[in-house]
Amino acid sequence: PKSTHLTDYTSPAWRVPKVSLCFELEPEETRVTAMLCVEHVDGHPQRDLVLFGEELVLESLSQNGEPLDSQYYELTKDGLVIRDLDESCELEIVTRIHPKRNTALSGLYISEGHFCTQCEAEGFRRITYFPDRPDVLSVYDVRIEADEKRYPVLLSNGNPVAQGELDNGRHFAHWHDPFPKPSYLFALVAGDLACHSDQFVTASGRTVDLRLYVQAHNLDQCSFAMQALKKSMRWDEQAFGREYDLDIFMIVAVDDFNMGAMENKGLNIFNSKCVLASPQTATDDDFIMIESIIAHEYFHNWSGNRVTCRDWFQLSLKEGLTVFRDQEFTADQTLPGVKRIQDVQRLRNLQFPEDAGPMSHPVRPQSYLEINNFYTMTIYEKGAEVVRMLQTLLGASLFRRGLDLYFDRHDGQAVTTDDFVKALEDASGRDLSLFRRWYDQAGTPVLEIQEGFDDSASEYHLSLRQHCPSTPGQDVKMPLHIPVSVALFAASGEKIPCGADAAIETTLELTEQQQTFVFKDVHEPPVLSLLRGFSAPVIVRDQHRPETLAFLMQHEDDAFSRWEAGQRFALNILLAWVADCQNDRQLLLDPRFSQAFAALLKDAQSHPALVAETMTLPSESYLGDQLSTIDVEAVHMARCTLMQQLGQQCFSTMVEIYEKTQGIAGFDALALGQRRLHNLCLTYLCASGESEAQDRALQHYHHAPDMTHTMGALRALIAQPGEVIHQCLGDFEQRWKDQPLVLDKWFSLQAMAPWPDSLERVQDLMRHPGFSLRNPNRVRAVLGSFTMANPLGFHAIDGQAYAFMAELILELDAINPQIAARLAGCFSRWRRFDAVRQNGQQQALQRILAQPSVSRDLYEIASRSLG
Ligand code: BAL
Ligand code: ZN
Repeated sequence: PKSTHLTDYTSPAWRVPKVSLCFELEPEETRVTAMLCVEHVDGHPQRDLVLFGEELVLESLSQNGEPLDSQYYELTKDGLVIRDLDESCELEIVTRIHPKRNTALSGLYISEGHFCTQCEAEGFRRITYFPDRPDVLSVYDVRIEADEKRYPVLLSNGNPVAQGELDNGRHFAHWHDPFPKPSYLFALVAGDLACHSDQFVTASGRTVDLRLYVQAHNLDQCSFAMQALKKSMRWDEQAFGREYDLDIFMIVAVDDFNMGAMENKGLNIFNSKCVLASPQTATDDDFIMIESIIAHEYFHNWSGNRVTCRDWFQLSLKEGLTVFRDQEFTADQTLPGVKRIQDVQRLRNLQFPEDAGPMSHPVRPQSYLEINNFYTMTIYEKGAEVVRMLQTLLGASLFRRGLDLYFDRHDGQAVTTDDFVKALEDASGRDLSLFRRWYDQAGTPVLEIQEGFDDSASEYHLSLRQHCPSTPGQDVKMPLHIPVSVALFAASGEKIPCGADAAIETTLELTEQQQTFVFKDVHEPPVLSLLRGFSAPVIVRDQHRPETLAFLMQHEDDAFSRWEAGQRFALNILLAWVADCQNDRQLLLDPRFSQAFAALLKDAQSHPALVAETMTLPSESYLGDQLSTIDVEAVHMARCTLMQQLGQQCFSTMVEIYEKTQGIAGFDALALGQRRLHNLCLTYLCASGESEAQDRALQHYHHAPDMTHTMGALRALIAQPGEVIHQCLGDFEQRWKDQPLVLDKWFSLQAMAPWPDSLERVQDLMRHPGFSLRNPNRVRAVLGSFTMANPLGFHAIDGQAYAFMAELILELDAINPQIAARLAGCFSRWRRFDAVRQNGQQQALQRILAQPSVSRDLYEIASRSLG
């Protein structure tokens, strides 16, 4: 397969200002009549019109109403090339497609009997021949014809124009979207769907109809998403001055969906998992996730749709910015410190390893084989961190001015990340040329620090040194422009002024490989608080002495940094214990840590959500990442033992907290935090091994008022196989067998369970009548959970899980290459393991690559992983 390179970008030779589409919908075979107004771009050297097409049957082709002779066009393996067209003409293309056979879920397909589409990144070419690239923007008119009984609801982008009856029990709807858009934002839905409606009045007084379409039996799970939508619409007006622009905004929930959701103009299509929720079926974390995804897709209306990407290398232009915006939104709805901690955890647990492995790529990649493989943590999460650093460097008000300029200047255009940075530069007057390296340089920078105190001069010296390990294709790294927020503490716990105008926090700008910053009027050796709020996506190498960490756990007032001190402390213990496990030494807990932990539990001043975050130990995967060779067994043993010892030592305090946080209702930050703490205490109590705790968890399960409590009990119990957990799982299955989203939790929990027979259990789950390789949610619930969240099972030393997964990924590849490629990421870190496991994973990758029919998606992941 051939790579696409950023350096090969050329602007489009033809514009398509207007597109009319007519769909004659039938599941087996749908006819699509596309009328394209095409105009050659004056002076562009390329004269041929290149249209992409995949899995299409061409029925007819005509120019200005005249059939085009076959000598003027050529069907190629990528589509259709048309020669000698008039400079400006109307092109009619009639194609036939087969939605029911479309198991890749890209283009037009069927989910639970409804038609739906997914066009990003390159799905539109599976609907009709088209210049399917984001820099070709068109105004769309869409007519949909279908059987009225089976498909009473017919939707597309924009505003509704007309609808009516046709012969033979069919009907039609006509939609018009006045905003020029790239083809990846096209959407169509047809089905027998129920509607939850509401209205929103924009800041300028326009009334917008809001509609959420779902299967009728899910109508009772819509109100939360609708509220989230209304909150998002208001927030974007208030926080960013962005108002909605059409008369109607629609969301449709579908069960079979490759992604979480899609921001199609005016017609967002959502994975039902990311929209449906009631307290009975969804946990607090589900609710928070749903609110943030509704917000994310809605925010794309400006950051993505009104201003879109010139090419797919600019994907982070819309995704990084929109993730940043949804993070800010969630922070405003909940507790900002908690949100920041969770975002950092996500980045460290998922993006840092990506950036340290064979799939490492810059926020603006240089090349790809298959763009679907680049919807990554780097594009999304690191991209958001890059935007956040820009905000930190410019300050909130100049940053906002820069964004306003960006939206004004580029409304209706397809632009680049350079255009984005330029707008911020122009609005702020700052030179961001060095900062731009963040877009092109892959890898996670490492900061090393050196401190010095000059008593006689009352000066504190802080030297920062940055370096970045080489990444595939990038051996040499340049220094980056890194904002490093710091504060200095006196031994009393008071902060020492350290910035301009005696500010107690300052942001240092590291722009060279090494720099020394001097703080004057410091009269005692201070305790340094570095990278407050996680001001840059970097790794800090520091000595992290226990006294300092304990001090910061007690005195630090930046939520992230306080949490970080606790995590560091725990990490140091866990890493030492991994070595102890490997050398058959006893695992002895540093009393300074248990004291700090106990103090945290008793700290009535701290918000329960922050206490819960701090009590949560670093994940096994993060712990593994800190080792030169990942030792899954030792890591698991160390972490479980620390939970056990903390559970034992703090048993009575945890019982007290558990009881105090019983029966908490509501959805405010305090209630969310208290429920989280309640469930977490139960997990620690169970980890202690006391039998009383199991009884408590069983009671907790049987009296759970909602899914948050139900899952709290199951998660607490899952660590230990046995009668109690089996009883609960059996009950859960019976209760929820008809609710696929809830049953996914049941599948996922078991696939993650660190029990000795994990692979057999996964194989059993796959024999369950509810399992299907065609439903991405179920595949993720079972196989995603097993490979990503069950290290003991997946990396079992016999290598059987590796061989099993290789075959399964190939089977899935024939059905849905995007999902197969995602799953194959489980082998990408093989170099980090011992020789036996390396060998097993290499063999799995070789097996995948040996399959002659392997998809481009899967080939790219497997070949890059193998290196
Ligand atoms: N654009 C794909 C889904 C999302 O990131 O919103
Ligand atoms: Zn997005």
